[in-house]
Amino acid sequence: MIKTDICEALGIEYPIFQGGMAWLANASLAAAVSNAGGLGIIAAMNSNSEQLKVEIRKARELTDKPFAVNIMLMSPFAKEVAQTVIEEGIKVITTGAGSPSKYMAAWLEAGIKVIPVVPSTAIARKMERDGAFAVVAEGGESGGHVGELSTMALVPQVCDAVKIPVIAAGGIADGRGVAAAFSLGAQGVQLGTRFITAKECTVHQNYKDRVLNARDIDTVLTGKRLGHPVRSLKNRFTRGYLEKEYDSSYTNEQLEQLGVGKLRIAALDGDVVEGCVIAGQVASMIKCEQTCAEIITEIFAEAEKVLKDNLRWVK
Ligand code: TUI
Repeated sequence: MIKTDICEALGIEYPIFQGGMAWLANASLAAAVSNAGGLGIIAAMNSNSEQLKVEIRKARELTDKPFAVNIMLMSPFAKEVAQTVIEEGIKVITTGAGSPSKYMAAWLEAGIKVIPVVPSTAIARKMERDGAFAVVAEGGESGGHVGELSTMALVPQVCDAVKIPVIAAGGIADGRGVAAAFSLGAQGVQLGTRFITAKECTVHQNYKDRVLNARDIDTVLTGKRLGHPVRSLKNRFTRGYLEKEYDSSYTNEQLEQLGVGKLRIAALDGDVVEGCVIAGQVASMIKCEQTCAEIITEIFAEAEKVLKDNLRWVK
């Protein structure tokens, strides 16, 4: 059995979080992960307060286990959903795509454990000073909006930089990745891509099929010119975007517009040609649809075996 200190503190059986993926991490997925003993996370993404409340209440119908809400700080509704989570009695929040500093005092006052996703040691240290319970150190292998560093380089540096627990994310899809994360000093892991093909993930089947059929070199970064690179699976959308990104006659505003609504059409309508099919570099490691319970028990059984087998090298 693998247990770390965060398990007891968060009331979870396995030290695994499900990433707060926009349009994918809804009540169905989050509740299934929590019921399987991990920390399910509802993505507030660009939802407004009312939409988020509906999702939180659905999750409460589906599970009596703890779950979290991820607040995407670039959302135009970030301020109002920051208040909604307090009113709804959410106990754990993760944040992404920015610094949550201005909301921290109110969340801590409400007794919420805040776990920001960080791409660097400086931001990790700031979050610790602001009262974060833990940080998720997310490497650039992840899908979606990514930082500069890879997981292998980022996680040990964040572990050295802060005293609070570190959860590793980016490039982890199985028990080998979990064992590696522990070896780097992490106390837990966050996986996104592996949960896309979960049976309880309600994303369009075309999206799941793109993940199931992905090759190792099938992801690409778009939006570097805008300062917020996003990793997704290569398709007509990414090819068109990249052509324009390297064409100086397109303004940054025009580029921003190109991305609007593209994740929604991929996830909800199944348009995996013109839509943005966000997934991490581990997509090609995922070969079948499984329930969240199967995913989590398989990963931790493998992690335990890998960690024990590694002792054979210790003479
Ligand atoms: O946030 C993510 N992944 C995401 S957000 C997203 S929606 C989006 N779409 C287009 C452009 C931008 C966002 C899709 N995928 N992961 C967590 C994450 N957080 N990655 C990087 C960061 C981050 C970046 C800067 C966290 C803090 C930060 O702080 C900067 C500051 O303001 O101090």
